[in-house]
Amino acid sequence: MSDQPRLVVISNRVAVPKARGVAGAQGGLAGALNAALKKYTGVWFGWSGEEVDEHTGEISTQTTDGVTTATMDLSARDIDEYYNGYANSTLWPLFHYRLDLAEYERETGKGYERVNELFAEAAAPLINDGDLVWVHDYHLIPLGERLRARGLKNRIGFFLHIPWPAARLFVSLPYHERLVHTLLHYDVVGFQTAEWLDSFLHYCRTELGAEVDDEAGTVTLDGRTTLARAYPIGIDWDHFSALGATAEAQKAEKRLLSSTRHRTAMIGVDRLDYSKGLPERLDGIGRFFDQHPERVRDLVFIQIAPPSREDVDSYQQIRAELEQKTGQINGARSEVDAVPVRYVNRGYSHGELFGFFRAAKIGLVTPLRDGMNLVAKEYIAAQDPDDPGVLILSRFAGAAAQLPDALLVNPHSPDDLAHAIGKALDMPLAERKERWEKLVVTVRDDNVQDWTANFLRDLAAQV
Ligand code: ADQ
Repeated sequence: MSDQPRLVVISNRVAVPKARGVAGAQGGLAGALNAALKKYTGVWFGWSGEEVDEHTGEISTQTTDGVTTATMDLSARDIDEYYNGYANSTLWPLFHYRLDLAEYERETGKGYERVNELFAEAAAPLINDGDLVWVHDYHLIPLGERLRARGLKNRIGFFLHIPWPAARLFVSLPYHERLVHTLLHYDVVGFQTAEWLDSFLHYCRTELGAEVDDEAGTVTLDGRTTLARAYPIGIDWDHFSALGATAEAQKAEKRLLSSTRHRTAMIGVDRLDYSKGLPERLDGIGRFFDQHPERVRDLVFIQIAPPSREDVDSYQQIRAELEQKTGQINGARSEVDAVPVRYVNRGYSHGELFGFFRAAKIGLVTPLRDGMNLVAKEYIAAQDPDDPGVLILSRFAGAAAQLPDALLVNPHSPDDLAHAIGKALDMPLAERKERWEKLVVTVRDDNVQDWTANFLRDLAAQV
């Protein structure tokens, strides 16, 4: 549409087109933005993922499939302090309620601010008057304020893909006020759920003394007003649901079915991350087998978890813990012809995942905390309407607020998980259908295109 403003998207990484389709290493944000950008003209800017001796400020651009990307390289020090340090060892654990893992280092905080300034310096020349600017996620919270400092008058919005912690937790962050002050330089700030939004508004009111208008959803401080709203992200329904007709998905489904034969396959697909509750999931499965040893032959659990952020210590630890727990369950419960847990450390294409999801009659999505969780939605989208599987979903995933007809569980409780697994295994077809038919309406109708349109409509309307 020609009267549409141009869109400049800025996120830590961009999904370089040649890597598209292999979503494993990229996670939810990249897939969502790829879908969003196809509808708009503009550019997507971020770090190339490359490490160089010295940051040069050089930008490389390419256009594929109608999406123009612009990337810059970062130095080893920048990556260490900004990405592995402040973003992934301070903000990520804190925002996922893991105070025990959050590191508060002055140097990495400074590196975070320095790299945000580098992003502003590189992105500003890409932005024309009248462009909408959409900044993504916890890596780039101060970027809007840095762009404003360069005189940018554009409408600039920010979307947080992860939870916003309760005020009580958030205040443990040194200089928390400074971080939120920078956030209030955006015209629109979006969260995944009403819960994260409420935590943010509560913080602004009680800690900053900002004027909060709950009805209008605005926060006013120092004469500036920011619209703060919940915009639950969805999947690219048209693209994902069409994968079912592909040979790749059908082959993957058959492959899984033939390898599990008369056993029910239960599946988990996650980036290897401590927020995803993977050891706790295995504890729940172990508890189920302890309580029902006779059902070991009925069930096989497949966990697909490609490693991520391997330079961060806590990620190496979670990997070791998972290998140990898998070994324990399999050691105690395997037969010569039946291994209860298959743990796969790699990514698959979305087509293959579709096939695996469809073949698995139980989907286990049990994060301890998650902004939304798109795997839950993909699992629902992949089900056979005549014989749908059962989604077991953590009440602490943002998706739980939208998907109350899943079996909601407390992922910290092995008994709760074990109970849900038993209930899913025994659920009659009529109940499975009834639940799935309600779930699929939300997944289909609240999709990523709606998410983009809703956010950009509000951003364009803010003057
Ligand atoms: P993530 O933490 O990456 O995203 P999620 O929303 O579940 O989590 O998205 C993961 C995506 O990666 C899905 O599209 C999934 O199919 C894909 N993926 C995961 N494991 C894979 C594998 N083994 N092989 C191939 N693909 C795999 C962050 C937030 C979430 C939020 C999203 C989007 O942490 O809470 O939902 O951004 O906002």
